[in-house]
Amino acid sequence: MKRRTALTGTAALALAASLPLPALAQKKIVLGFSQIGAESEWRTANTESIKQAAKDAGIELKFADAQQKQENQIKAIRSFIAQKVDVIAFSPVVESGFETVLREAKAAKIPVILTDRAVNAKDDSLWVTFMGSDFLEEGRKAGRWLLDKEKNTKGDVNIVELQGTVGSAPAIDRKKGFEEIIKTQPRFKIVRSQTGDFTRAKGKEVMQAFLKADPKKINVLYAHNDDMAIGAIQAIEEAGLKPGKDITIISIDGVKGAFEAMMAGKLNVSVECSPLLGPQLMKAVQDVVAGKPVPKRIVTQESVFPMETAAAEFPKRKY
Ligand code: GZL
Repeated sequence: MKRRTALTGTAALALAASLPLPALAQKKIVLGFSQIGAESEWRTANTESIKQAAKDAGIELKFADAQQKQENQIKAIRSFIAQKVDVIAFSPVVESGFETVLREAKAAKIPVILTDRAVNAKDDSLWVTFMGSDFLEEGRKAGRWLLDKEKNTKGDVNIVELQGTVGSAPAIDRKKGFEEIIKTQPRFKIVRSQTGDFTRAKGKEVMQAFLKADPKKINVLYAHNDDMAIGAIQAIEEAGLKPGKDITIISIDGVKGAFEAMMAGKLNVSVECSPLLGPQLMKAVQDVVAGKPVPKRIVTQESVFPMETAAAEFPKRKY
């Protein structure tokens, strides 16, 4: 036994000596990533993309799931600092409240990458780059689709809105972008608006309350993500109404569940918001570690998928 170990030891040394220096000297990059949680199909796909891309890039990933709690994200970032990781990346569950911990990362000379969602800190030296969608534009796309759909109709269009997580960048900006477009035609009115926290369960619960409480006919549901729309579709059907027909439904993300609902005629349109940020993130991590310049803002390119295109698009979808 001893002899074999010695041989292995000698063989290992000989092999190591024969490797080119960079292979020996190149330490594995360690990335600490704080993920929001697993609240939606989008988030699950985003996590899968990050884990797979880290594996493909040979980057050691320390992954922490915050279960949608900001304090857990702050704890995870502090732990990454203590572990002296090479880079920290995270998707901030809400826009505010991260400045202190970002300053701690800066003091520890650990670069930070924002993915998916932004923070509203004034000092943008606290992060190297922010990569993710333009949520304002996603809201505008939803509004433009609705105005186009109703261009030949007259009379009031009563809209109920399922907002994303309170205080999160997507919820704030998807609301803002949608309102910017519909305010050009006063007959389009948001008659009720409440958070469904980006989940199916909460989306169903709030839609049930909208349907019970609102004497005014609901013409349109605008949901900030597909998961809340899918929950609301269940509530609409249980109320004896036809989703996609009696109530026009507009949502955002473009996850598989949305394509299935559109092919069943229950969802009218989904504005794409790609979760497949993994490869872009790992490239940015490698560039940051190598001291290469990285753009301050990397915007994901996205489309709009009306139900008429769902069947043709579905086989091509990657999430
Ligand atoms: C958007 C992302 C949002 C998705 C939701 O980039 O932050 O969070 O739209 C997810 O589905 O929960």
